[in-house]
Amino acid sequence: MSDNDAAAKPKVKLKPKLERPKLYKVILVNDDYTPRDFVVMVLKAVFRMSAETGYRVMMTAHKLGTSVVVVCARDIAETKAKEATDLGKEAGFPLMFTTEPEE
Ligand code: TYC
Repeated sequence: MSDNDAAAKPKVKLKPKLERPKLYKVILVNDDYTPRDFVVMVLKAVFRMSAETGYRVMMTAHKLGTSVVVVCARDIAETKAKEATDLGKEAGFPLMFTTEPEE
């Protein structure tokens, strides 16, 4: 290979674009049985919410059916949703947290 060949090489660097990992929503689902105070306690314990924010998120689910709790990486969303749902189950309540990808 001569020096000229090297000089003729295109200077374009092919930098593969890294896809940004999708974010996931943790969603609180309303039910008719779990006490309001218990829902707020779970939101404070698992999602580190203040009493005020927990109450607001709980009341949103209570009135509208669902409420977005947090948006984060998929593994964190799934772990927290299970942890929170399990707290309800252990106490005999049908409290439910689900996850779904953000648009
Ligand atoms: N609806 C429940 C009640 O009236 C309270 C509640 C709120 C339960 C939000 C679940 O995600 C929930 N006791």
